[in-house]
Amino acid sequence: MDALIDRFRQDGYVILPRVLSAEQVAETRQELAPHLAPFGRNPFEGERTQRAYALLAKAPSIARMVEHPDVLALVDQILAPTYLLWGAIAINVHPGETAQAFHCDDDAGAAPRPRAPQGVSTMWALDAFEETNGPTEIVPGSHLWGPGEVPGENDPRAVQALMPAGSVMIWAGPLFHRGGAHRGNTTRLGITLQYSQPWLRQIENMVLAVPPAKAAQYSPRVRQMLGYGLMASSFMGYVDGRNPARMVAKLAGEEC
Ligand SMILES: O=C(O)CCC(=O)C(=O)O
Repeated sequence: MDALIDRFRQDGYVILPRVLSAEQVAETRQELAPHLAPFGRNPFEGERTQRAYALLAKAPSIARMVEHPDVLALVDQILAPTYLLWGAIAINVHPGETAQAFHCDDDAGAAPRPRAPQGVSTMWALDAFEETNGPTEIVPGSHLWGPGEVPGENDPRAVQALMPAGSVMIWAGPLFHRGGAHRGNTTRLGITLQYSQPWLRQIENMVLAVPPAKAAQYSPRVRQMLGYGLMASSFMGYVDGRNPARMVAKLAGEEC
C-alpha cells in the first residue's frame, strides 16, 4: 500500500487492474442497461454519450465498487474520516464522441490551487478502455499544478488510461483529466464514483437520489457515504437533532 500511495501522491493517479470478475462486470451491466438515458444534453455530458445518475437507486451491485476495500484503503489515506460519496455516474461513450474539456473534479469545492485533494475520483472500466474507444485521458502530475496552469487541447503531456475490463483508475481531485474522443466502433461503458471531504456539498444530492428505504439495503459504510450519518467528531448532518444513521438502521430492522 505504501508504494501505491507514493505513486498516487507523485503522479496523481493509479490503476488497479482486474479488480472485478467477469461475472461481477456482467451483473452490473445488466442492472444498468435499462437506465442508460438518451444522449447527453451538452458537450460536457457528451452528445454521443449516455449517462445514468442516482446509481444506487438503480443498480445495487454498484455498492461493491463504492466500498471496495482496495479503493477505500487508498481513499482513507487521502480524505478525512466520514468522507462522502460525492458523485456516481455511469458513462457509456458511443463512436463519434469528441473529447471533453480538461477539468478537475474537485474544482467545485472552490479551494485555491495548489491544494490538498478535496476529493478522490475513480473510473471503473466495464469495457476494456482501449486506444480508440474514448478512454479517460489524464495529465500525470497536474494535481500539483498552481493557479492558472491548464493543459492545452492537444497537450502532449496527456496520456490515455488504458485498462482491461474490471479495472479501476483512482485519481486525485485536482488532477486534470477528460473523457477522450471515441474513434472506434463499439461503446465504452465506465462508472465514475467520486468521494469528497465530509464538509463539501455532494455534487449529487445523494439522500434524495437514494431515499432512506433504498439506502437501508446497503452496509452502514455505504449509507454513511451517501449522507446518512454525521461528520466525524461533529454533529454536522443531523436530522431533527439525531443521527440519520439510526433512522436508516431502523428501516433495515437493525438494533440501534
Ligand atoms: O468518461 C470519462 O472518461 C471521463 C468523464 C469525466 O471526467 C466527467 O464526466 O467528469
